Amino acid sequence: MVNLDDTNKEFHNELKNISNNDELTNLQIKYLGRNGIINDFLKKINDIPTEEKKEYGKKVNELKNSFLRLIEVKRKELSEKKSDKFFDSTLPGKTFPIGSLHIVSFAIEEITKIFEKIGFIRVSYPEVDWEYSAFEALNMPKGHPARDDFETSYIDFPENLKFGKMVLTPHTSNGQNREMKRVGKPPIRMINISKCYRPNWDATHTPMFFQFEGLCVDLDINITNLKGTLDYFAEKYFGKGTKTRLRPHHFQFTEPSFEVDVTCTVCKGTSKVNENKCKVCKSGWLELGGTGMVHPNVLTEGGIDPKKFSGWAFGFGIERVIMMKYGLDDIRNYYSGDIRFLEQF
Ligand code: FA5
Repeated sequence: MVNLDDTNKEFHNELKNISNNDELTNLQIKYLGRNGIINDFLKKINDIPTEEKKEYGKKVNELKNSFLRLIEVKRKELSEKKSDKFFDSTLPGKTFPIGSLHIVSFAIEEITKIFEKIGFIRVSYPEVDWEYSAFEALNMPKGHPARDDFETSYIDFPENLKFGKMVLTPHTSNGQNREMKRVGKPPIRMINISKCYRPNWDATHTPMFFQFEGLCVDLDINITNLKGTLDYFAEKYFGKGTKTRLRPHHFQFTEPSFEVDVTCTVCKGTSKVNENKCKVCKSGWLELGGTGMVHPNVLTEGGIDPKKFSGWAFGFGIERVIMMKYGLDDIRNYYSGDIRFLEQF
């Protein structure tokens, strides 16, 4: 008898969860089919003591009739539910938003491909690194005033006797010494793309930003090679006809050093000084970033003989090249998480 009560409970539980006709038919077969649970109970009647047989048979039949009734009620319920709903098969299907690469990730892929085509190898060095890689190895010993330009954040971490403190790298130039040591002997053709940190916040500066750093070291490398590579990049990334120019500058780790400008992507370099024709550039040129011939001290620190080998390096901001390419006016939008801005690209 206990079995019958348990079966009744189980049936009710299962019936509660039925949501369509197929499931209901399966339930009916399970309990009321030829090899179903109710028939199993009936087959067991021979094992029941004679004086209990009548009572047992009655209970099994009541259970069977109750199951039949409940199944019929459920079937009706399901068919009514179905007919409530009007299904218009001519309506267009639901579309789900399709994700795409973030504007910065997309630029990183584009830039990587441009440099890989001319034999540069993409690397990514730590964004949290020793003071040594970020400064000392770049001809900026402890206390050198040139370090101030990089407004560096220091990590609260035990100082290393040789490598100094840990910093959030303010530039990707920390990859120069690491790459020289990784490769060992030139030729080196590196494109290092990584996150950098400086405490700035305005339309052209964010506290976290990306730089891409080119480094080329080999026999007889000179400024002509540098200029040719910059022209190649400018044409490929900004479009045909884009030109570059070098302006004298100072970096502690390059000698000579330059700032690179490219012809304005909006007026195509047609604006003249004081003419005020183009709102984006004003004089036909836009500043791209820093570059120069690798300083002999930097080569030596990387284990490369500066009397035999020479090289050049550059470091540009990813957010900045995107800004120039699309004529945008505030790089903080890239990181605002506003999908209306991001889905335009
Ligand atoms: C440097 O960081 C040098 N390491 C570049 C270099 C490498 C020179 C190799 C010579 C040889 P600079 O501080 O100018 O240089 O930064 C380079 C570029 O990084 C800037 O032109 C700018 O586009 C970008 N940048 C710098 N700070 C920020 C910031 N807070 N937010 C967004 N972009 C920034």
